[in-house]
Amino acid sequence: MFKGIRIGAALLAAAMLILLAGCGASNQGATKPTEKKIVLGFSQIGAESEWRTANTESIKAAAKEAGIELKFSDAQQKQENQLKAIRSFIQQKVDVIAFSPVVETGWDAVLQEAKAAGIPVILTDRAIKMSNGNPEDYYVTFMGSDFVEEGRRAANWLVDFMKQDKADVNIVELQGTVGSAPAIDRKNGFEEVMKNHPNYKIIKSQTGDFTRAKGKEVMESFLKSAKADGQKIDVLFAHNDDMAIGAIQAIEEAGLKPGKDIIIVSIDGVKGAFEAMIAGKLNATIECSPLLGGQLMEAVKDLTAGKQLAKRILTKEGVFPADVAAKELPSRKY
Ligand code: GZL
Repeated sequence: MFKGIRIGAALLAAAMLILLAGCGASNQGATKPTEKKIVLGFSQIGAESEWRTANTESIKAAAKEAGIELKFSDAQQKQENQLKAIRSFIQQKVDVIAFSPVVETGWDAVLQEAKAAGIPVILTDRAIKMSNGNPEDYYVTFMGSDFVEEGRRAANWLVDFMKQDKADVNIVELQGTVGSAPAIDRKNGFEEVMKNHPNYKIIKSQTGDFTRAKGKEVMESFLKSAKADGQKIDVLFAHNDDMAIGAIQAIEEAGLKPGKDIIIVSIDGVKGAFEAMIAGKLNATIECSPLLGGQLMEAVKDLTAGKQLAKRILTKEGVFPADVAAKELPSRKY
């Protein structure tokens, strides 16, 4: 009997050892529980310009590279679609919400809902204004360009290029989307410089909504009304390259030489602008980089790791006159 107990105890001990080893093995063999992927909800304005499509490509590629699950929504340039998308991200309890606001205002309620849900918000590309409260209390960081500076750079380049400090210089302006930060700020920056050059006059100004089609349509109307008024158009200032490229078609169809009869300066620095400068049809583009994807994903990772983010992350940009276009084009990334 005693011997039997000994054998039983030995068998029990052996079983225990196997079980423990098994557990150990299962711990060793089992993969670590997969880390939960960060989920980012991104509301994009649309696909209105070369700039925007490059911005989207940058964000999608960077999310893939960073291993971040991207829920992406294209609002087709409608604020109501952005509001719907952001509310859907809140319902899905994403980890972070980011968006490029199509216009500056109308975000108070949805940002308050995101804050109440405890979901941090990152602004990319464009800033916002709030009717109640300080916007900085509702987003963690705003990353994007200084549009006022872009407007100043366009005006300073033009004054330097024209070398006209006496004769009138008649300017027509194609504005971006009405109510959008880039349209408001680029206009303000351009006019701030032109205050010191009273012979430079903006004789016509209208939105082309950042698209080629609308830019062409509005430029056609500028040319017709200037002819009717007996006015000469000396310069086109376009808030983005796409509208400038559309306007170039209208200028050619009117029998004029873009880049010569009408000097053209625009903003973004997309490949289409470099090609137009090489063709002698555009005189300068002011860079506004859409390549925000890497910065955004870095900010999302830092945020979810509990790091503090700077309230403002500024993108660095340059000015590209036509005479450097052929050299620069091969290295352009958007
Ligand atoms: C600027 C961006 C603007 C571009 C346009 O950061 O918001 O919107 O200048 C784009 O090309 O449509």
